[in-house]
Amino acid sequence: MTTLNPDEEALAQARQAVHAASRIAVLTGAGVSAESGVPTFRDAQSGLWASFKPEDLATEDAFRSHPERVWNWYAERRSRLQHVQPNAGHVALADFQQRHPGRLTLITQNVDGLHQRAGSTDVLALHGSIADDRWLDPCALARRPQDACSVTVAQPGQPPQCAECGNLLRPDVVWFGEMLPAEALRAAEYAALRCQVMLVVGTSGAVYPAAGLAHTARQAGAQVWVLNPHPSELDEVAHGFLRGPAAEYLPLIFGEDD
Ligand code: BV8
Repeated sequence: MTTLNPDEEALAQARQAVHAASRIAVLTGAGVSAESGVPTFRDAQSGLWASFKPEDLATEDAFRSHPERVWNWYAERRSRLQHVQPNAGHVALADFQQRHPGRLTLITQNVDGLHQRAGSTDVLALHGSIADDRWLDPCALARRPQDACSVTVAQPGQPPQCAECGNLLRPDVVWFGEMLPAEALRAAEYAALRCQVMLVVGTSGAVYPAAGLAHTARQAGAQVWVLNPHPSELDEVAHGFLRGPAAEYLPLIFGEDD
C-alpha cells in the first residue's frame, strides 16, 4: 500500500465526496481563471492601473467621476480576454455537468465568461458579465420606461454616449455597493442550502454576499472543501483543503470515473 502524501490523500477524499454526492455546489473566484492567463482580481495591478486598487475602480462613483479611466480599465480587461482560453479546470467542471445533468450547480464571482465558453450551463454569474454593457441611467427623454436610449456615439477611449440625452453605456457587471442579480443570488443561496458538498475554488473569500454562500453551505450541513494554493478567508468554514492549482486539481476531482 503506497502512502499517499497529504495532498494526494485530500484529493482522494475530495474526489470520493464529490462522486458520492447527488447535489454538488461549486463556488469559483478569479483563481479558477489564473491558469488561463487572466490576472486574479487582487493580483497587483500592472501598467496604467498600477496605482489603482480594483475596489476603487469597480464602483459607480468611480465611473461617474472618471468615466474614461474606468471604461478603459474594462476595455483593457476585455481585450485581454480575446486572447485567452478556458483551462482544464473550467473544462473539467463543464464535462462533469454534461455527464451528470442536474447534479452540479456552478456559482461564479467571475465576469470573464470562461466557464460558459468551456460549456458549463446555467452558470449563476453573481457579478455579471464583462462582455456586456448597459445604460448607466434611465433615458432622460423617454416618455415610457421601456424607451431606452438607442443612439450611441463612441469617441475612442470614452464610454459610448446617447447622442440625444447624454446617457453613458457602462459594463454590465456588479460594482461594489450594487445589488447582485436577485434571481442568480436566490438560486445560489438555494444551492448552498441543499448541496451535500460545496467546493470553493480560487477565491480569497473577501467579497460578500458571494463568500457568504460557503458559510451557508457549512451551516446547512454540507461538506465544504477549499481549493486554493494559498490561505483564504473561507478556510475557517472548510472541512478539507486542496492546496494546489485549479487547472490541475479540478480534472483529478471531477474527471471520468476510472
Ligand atoms: C452588495 C465585478 C448589497 C466587477 C466584483 C459598503 C457598501 C456596500 C457594500 C459593502 C460595503 N462594505 C462591504 C460591502 C460589501 C461588498 C464587499 O464585499 N466588499 C469587500 C471588498 C469587503 N460587496 C458589495 O458591494 C456587493 N454588493 O453588498 O450589495 C449592498 C448594496 C448597497 C449598500 C449595502 C449593501 C457587490 C460585490 C461585487 C463586486 N464586484 N466583480 C469587476 O470584476 O470589475 S467583485 C470581484 O471580487 C470579482 O468578481 C472577483 O471574482 C471577486 C472576488 O475576488 P476573488 O475572485 O476572490 O479574486 P481574488 O483576486 O481576491 O482572489 C483570487 C484567489 O485565487 C486567491 O485566493 C488566490 O490564492 C487564488 N488563486 C490564485 N491562483 C490560483 C488560485 N486558486 C486556484 N488555482 C490557481 N491557479
